[in-house]
Amino acid sequence: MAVAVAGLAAGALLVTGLAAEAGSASAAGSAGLKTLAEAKGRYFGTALTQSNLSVPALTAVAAAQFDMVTPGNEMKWDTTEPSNGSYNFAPGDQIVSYAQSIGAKVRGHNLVWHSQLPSWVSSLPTAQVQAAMEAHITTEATHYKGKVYSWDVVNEPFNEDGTLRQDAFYAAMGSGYIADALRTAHAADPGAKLYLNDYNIEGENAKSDAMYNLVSSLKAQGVPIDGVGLESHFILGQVPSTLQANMQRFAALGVNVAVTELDDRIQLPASSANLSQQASDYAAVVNACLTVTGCVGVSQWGVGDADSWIPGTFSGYGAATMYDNNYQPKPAYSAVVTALGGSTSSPSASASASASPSPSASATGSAGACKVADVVNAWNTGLTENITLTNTGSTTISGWSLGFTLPAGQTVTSAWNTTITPASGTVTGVNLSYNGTLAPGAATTIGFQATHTGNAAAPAAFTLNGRSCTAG
Ligand code: 9MR
Repeated sequence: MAVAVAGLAAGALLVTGLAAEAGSASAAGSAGLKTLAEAKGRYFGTALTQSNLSVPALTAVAAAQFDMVTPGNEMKWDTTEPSNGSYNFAPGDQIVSYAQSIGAKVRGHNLVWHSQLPSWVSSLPTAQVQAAMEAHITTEATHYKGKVYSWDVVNEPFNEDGTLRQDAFYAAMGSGYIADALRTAHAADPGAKLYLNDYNIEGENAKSDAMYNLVSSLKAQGVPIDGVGLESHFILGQVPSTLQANMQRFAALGVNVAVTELDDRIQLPASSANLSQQASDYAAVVNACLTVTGCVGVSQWGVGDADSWIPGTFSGYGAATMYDNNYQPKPAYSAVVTALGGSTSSPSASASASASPSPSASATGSAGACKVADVVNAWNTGLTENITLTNTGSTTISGWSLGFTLPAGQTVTSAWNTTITPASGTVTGVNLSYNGTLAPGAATTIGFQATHTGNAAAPAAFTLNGRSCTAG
């Protein structure tokens, strides 16, 4: 999995553009995906790994956009019980704490899976596997009791032909291991929604038929099962036409469905036509979920393209998420906003423009319009920021003031090509004598140095002469 680990390491270069603008939509007085989804009775989530948490441009997006977090790896068996009876919940706890800090819930992922399973489990004598599985489920689900919205109790149990995988659990217990796992999880945390999660079960096919039959049988036996997770690792243009009907048939069994790991991979380099198709694909998924009453929410697998597992697994493919490598929203983001009932002014518009369509939110193409590209270079206690302003309007700007709010703890100590006042909070940068005139299309770069106390994020939004700027 390709993870951008930048964080606050000395010299870490964060090319943020207006990533934080997309990320901090609420700070700009408007809503992100989560607020729009909540208005529709759904959630919008993302996977997060520990290393993600030290990337300010990423967490700015996460905090503003998502109200559900799935730990990418931190609750899997190889992390939580690397040797028999020895548990490590610190990485998972860190994800839970972060989720709580941004007001998000947590999808626990996962309790029983053939993969990322430590070898001590698969090496156990068959007669000891059931006890080990039950102990693992009980200990982990008890540890996170009250802290997770749901558990993927059994992950990816099926082969593509709809037979059950012949893993250690199946070998020890036969198909009954699934009911046993669900019952054990329910006993440990009766409040958590219990899911079976798999890939290639999004459309109607042999594998989803098998999942359907399993859930139907579990319900008939009174086994605690609350939902089915459709991972939804799609290939561009290949969202199954039966997605909604498939969701509906599961819902008709009396379980919820969730899109748990959405991404949509593109053969690189991605063309603009590809990105448009991806926008349609994302919208189709969100629309299906909104149409099916039992669909509780959609989670993307990773915040941005830089965090996606796709390039590391599917050679030549990538660009699979709604945010590019610099956490700029892609056309898929706008399409999802629209599907959720928000509005956007352009594919590159920020979330602040998207969810709060005020006249000033989209300045592109009009007099006084601007775009801002922001490059942050952060170290443990300080940062420099170089900001390029471009006049994207049709008339010359004569004299400008750039408004923005510094994240808490940042204090400007010096500035170049501008004067910035005050030194912290909501500040204004004013042109100097030599850079106040910007003809249409002209750009100027200004910058500043600041100290910080842990938050090196870029400002959430910029205004130029009172008008919102777009990213660019
Ligand atoms: O995103 C996860 C990646 O970091 C791991 O290397 C990989 C190992 O299997 O698992 C990834 O997440 C998977 C998820 O847990 C289950 N469905 C498929 C996901 C992508 O592989």
